Amino acid sequence: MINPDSTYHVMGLTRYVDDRDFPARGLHCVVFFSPLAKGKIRDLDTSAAREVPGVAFILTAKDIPGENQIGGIIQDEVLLAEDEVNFVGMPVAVVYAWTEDAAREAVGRIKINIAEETPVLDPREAYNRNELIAPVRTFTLGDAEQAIASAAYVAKGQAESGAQEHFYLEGQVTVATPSEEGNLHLSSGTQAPTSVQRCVAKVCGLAMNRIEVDVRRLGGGFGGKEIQANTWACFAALGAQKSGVPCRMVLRRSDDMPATGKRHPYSSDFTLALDGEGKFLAFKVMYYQNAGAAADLSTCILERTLFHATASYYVPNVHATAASCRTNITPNTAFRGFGGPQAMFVFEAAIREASRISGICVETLQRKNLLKTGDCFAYGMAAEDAQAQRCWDRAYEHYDLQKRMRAIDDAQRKEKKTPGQLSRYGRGYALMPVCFGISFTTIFLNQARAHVHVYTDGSVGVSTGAVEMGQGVNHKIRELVADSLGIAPGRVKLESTNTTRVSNTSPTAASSGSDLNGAAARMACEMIKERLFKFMADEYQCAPEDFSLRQGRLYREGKACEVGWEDLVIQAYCSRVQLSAEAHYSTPDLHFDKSVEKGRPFAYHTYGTAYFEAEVDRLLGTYRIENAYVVHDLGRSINPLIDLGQVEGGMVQGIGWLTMEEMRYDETGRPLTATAGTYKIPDISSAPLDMKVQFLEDIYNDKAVKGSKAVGEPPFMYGIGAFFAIKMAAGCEKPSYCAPITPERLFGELREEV
Ligand code: MTE
Ligand code: QUE
Ligand code: MOS
Repeated sequence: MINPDSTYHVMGLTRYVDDRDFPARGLHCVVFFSPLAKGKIRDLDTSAAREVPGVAFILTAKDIPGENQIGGIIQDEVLLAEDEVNFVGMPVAVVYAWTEDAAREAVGRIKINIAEETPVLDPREAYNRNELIAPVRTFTLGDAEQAIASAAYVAKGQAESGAQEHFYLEGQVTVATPSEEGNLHLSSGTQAPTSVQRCVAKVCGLAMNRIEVDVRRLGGGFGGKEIQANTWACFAALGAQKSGVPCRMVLRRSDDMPATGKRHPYSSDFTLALDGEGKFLAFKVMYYQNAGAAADLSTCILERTLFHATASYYVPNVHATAASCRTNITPNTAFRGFGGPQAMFVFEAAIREASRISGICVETLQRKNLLKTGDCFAYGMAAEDAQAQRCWDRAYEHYDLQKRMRAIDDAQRKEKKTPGQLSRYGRGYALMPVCFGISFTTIFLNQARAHVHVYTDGSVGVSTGAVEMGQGVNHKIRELVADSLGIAPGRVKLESTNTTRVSNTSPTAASSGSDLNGAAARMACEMIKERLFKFMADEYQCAPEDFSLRQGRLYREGKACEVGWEDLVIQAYCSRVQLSAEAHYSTPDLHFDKSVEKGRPFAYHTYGTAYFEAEVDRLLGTYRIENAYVVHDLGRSINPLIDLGQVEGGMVQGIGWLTMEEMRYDETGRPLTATAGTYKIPDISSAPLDMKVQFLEDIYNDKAVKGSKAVGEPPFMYGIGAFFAIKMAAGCEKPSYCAPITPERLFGELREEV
């Protein structure tokens, strides 16, 4: 079950794009970025830069042979600035030199003169100026206004969540190599090879069949290399196209952080109405998404925010509106959860506010309103086989939560009796249920292809559209293929992801990489097996259905035949049986009608519950996440060890987003925390001291490959629980739902109370 990749990672033997030897006769690109957030370019002077020894050439917008346009969904983003700049870090020119040092030196000598304008940084301000990426969208269910009017309690408030840097270990990278007839080969660090192919083709003015994109693996993506890998791939490709020599584009951390997009910050207004017993009656919400200076994937991300507006709960009346607001920061982009976490944070804040005004305890509100099978979401789909309540109840039982929470409650109650006598250390807890829809909500993306080759020695090569970025998709597919052919996983090799082998790939995203590509790979295996069994049926004069393959042997009606896998393969080959197959999988029964905002956008949902305990030092505002206990529904896991890594890693990344990771800009739009020294990500010492994860073991999910469920994104949202556990531990009376709750912010909130 062990993923062999881990061994190579730990030994430092895994090779990434920039680990390969780069030829001396190759060009290194370094980008010159806009130093200002908004303004008209008066003059760009590259003359001094051109004089730097080793510089080959410098490209600006007018040198682009194809179109200067890289917008994915909306055509609103130029590759290189033309006459205006829209954010600090916007690419303006690219220097190509024979050494990286020379290129960097030259970039330092480029002079730009910009007529500076006042940037807009706040999404609400952008909204008020009608600076919208697309028209606002609204999802409705029932009649929220009427339900609010008749409610026993109405909780209102505002919630803020911040940006998040992906902090993948490997920076954005592409090496472009000219091949015959002016064609290009790209080794790229992208989650979306076809997107790179399409974008490079457009910018270089070439047909897509002249661009080959190859992806071996990524040192992490987390959504940050879905569409934003395109920019850097284009720079490498343009250089290779112009010079005819290989071209290397690697972003070092200090360029990657300020120049690439982050998770979208949101500012939201909510109203949650309840009846006297704490049943949710209505939820009304307005989301202001800070999109940055161009659309990128913002509209899709905003759509997922709407899908997850009511998180893990059933609310019969919903009115959710969302605006994607254009501001003068880097275009924000996909990040694990894809707008879902932002929605769930708002809803959990609303529950805390409802508890505060009604006096009904938070966990009662949560448990009472958890989704049940058959409950309808605002987007018209019903929860099928909902596991929300089971995960919740199992967490109580398995981790003895009642007792744990009572101990903390008792301690807090004692403190409240003696006001002004709060002790220095306070403890708190929070439960966080998660329900996440699996599928690309852009329906056409829910497709994948796989190529399986069986070689004459019985070994197997597999190509799919999935990109390995540390999440273990290659190993999962290897296990699925091995299981299908009845051979050892060691006999199966996963090839690189290459647009000439598998075309028109969807990004490896939306947690559906192994669902989609794993299903396609299995279908290809079934096709080969069918041919092998038919061939053997002719030999043995029996029915193809009589055969099966297990443990490297052929079985006939449950009994092992003399024929081993290798014999079978070579015999079939000599009889001219086709030993390769290509299969196409598309998720069935997905549809969505945007004119009414209703449909069935997801194949299924995954569920889970996390419980957190935190301790706060009320003098310093520092805290520690002590315990994180999870019950997670994974269906029948393909590889529990990989999935455990995904749950733990996702959860810690989520804790980072809501606690310590803070992206700040000054009033001119310059990022203040875009370096590894000023932006704090969680490390081993900030992970929960005790982390326990239990999987529901008896779920068979018939909507995905071999009964499994997708794992990549959902655990991220558990991190929201850490925020509320810290807030409870701090014991501030004044409500504030502002993330991240950095020690600095918590210090301030604690002081305000005094
Ligand atoms: N895990 C690692 N180690 N590295 C990553 O970049 N990306 C996450 C998640 N887990 C990521 C990861 C994101 S954002 C997604 S959408 C899924 O993996 C994508 O992979 P999958 O669809 O194969 O699960
Ligand atoms: C979840 C996702 C993605 C998504 C929809 C989801 C995602 C993604 C896209 C997307 C949409 C349109 C495009 C495109 C990509 O949609 O990651 O190239 O044209 O990239 O619900 O994670
Ligand atoms: Mo993940 S944000 O869908 O790459």
